[in-house]
Amino acid sequence: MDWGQEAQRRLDKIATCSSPGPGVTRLPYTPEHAAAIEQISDWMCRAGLEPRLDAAATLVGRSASPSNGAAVLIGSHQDSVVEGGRYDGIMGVLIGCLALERLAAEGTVLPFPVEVLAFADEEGVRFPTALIGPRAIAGSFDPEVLEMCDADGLRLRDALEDFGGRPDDIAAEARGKDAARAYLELHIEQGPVLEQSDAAVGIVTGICGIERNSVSFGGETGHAGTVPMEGRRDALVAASEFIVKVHDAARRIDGLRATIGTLALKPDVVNAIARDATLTLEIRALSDAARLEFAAAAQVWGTEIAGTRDVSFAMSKTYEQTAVPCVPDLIQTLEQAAQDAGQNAPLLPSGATHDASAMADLCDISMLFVRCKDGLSHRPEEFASAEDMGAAIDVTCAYLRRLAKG
Ligand code: HGY
Ligand code: MN
Ligand code: MN
Ligand code: MN
Repeated sequence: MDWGQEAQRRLDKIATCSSPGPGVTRLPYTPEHAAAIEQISDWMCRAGLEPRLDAAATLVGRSASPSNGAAVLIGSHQDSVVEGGRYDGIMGVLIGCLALERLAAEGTVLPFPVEVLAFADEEGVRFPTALIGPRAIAGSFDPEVLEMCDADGLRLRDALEDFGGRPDDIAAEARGKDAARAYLELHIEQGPVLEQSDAAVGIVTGICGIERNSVSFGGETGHAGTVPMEGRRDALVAASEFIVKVHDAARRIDGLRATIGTLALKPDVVNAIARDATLTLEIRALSDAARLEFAAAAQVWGTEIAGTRDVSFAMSKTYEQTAVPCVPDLIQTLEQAAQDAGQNAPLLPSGATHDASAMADLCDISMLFVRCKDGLSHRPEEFASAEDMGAAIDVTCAYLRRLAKG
């Protein structure tokens, strides 16, 4: 079997579990998600796993291992962004299944239980929260998120229940601290580093931390034609100075990313001065200290700019995820597995967050990246080659064989 070609074939098939439009749109607890679960269940059965839907709508495929010792977990997410690619998330679930199918075909019996996990919602696109599945398993789930609503006003609790999840049983999904030996997540790199290094796969050293802040400037509106330029209290001009200041400062800090992804104005009309400008400032870094230091500096810059432009300024944190290191001995096991598979696997950090970010509360985590064409992701053009996915399957099999040796 050409396992890489088989991966490409199955990903092409599951990509049809999508709402109409360019690329893949598969949000959690939707008919597209239900259709995907049917195909993932088939992948799991072909890999000798017994699939079941847990209370958080994670599809859990567990091997019928003779031992009931600590399990090795392999997982990623089934959901996509809107008009996303056909690899982000779902490829990690599939490679886990294909690696186990291949080991079984070769007659390799692993001395520990293995689970493949297809988490419902990592992107946080439908509801203003994410990582419900891994947080349930890791025991860090916050039931308050069940009251959050999607754009149609449907509560997460109701969407999950209608889908077949059991919101009130999520807390019981928490695994004991000795239930899991290691978690491995395979994921398309979503960046250009492996392509630049001419490597099919890469080993992740750590996953960045994230914080999101709501930032607002408040000035005074007025007639665009009659208010003199001198003395205007224009919220958008102040916000613009802040945005450029933040962007230029972040460019000078290695490994830190600052992004203003949204901006809303009031009264937001062509012939009136902006009274209110509200934006979101997202800051990501492998070092939580560097991220917090940058956020504090941004507060100072905003206050200074507001002072010179005679407007008000406010900034408040709305979301935070701390940085998560991948564990040295699992990095070493992945390096040895890559060598076993004849692959040059550079080490690199992850600027994107992943389900592994939450699984780190349960057990040691490791991640293997697969080369991403032109570094494009969260777009229909996202692409990983069959050959590179074949290499990732080889490394995953070698990784499991090394864990089996103890
Ligand atoms: O935003 C992220 O990094 C993730 O892909 N949701
Ligand atoms: Mn994504
Ligand atoms: Mn992802
Ligand atoms: Mn992600």
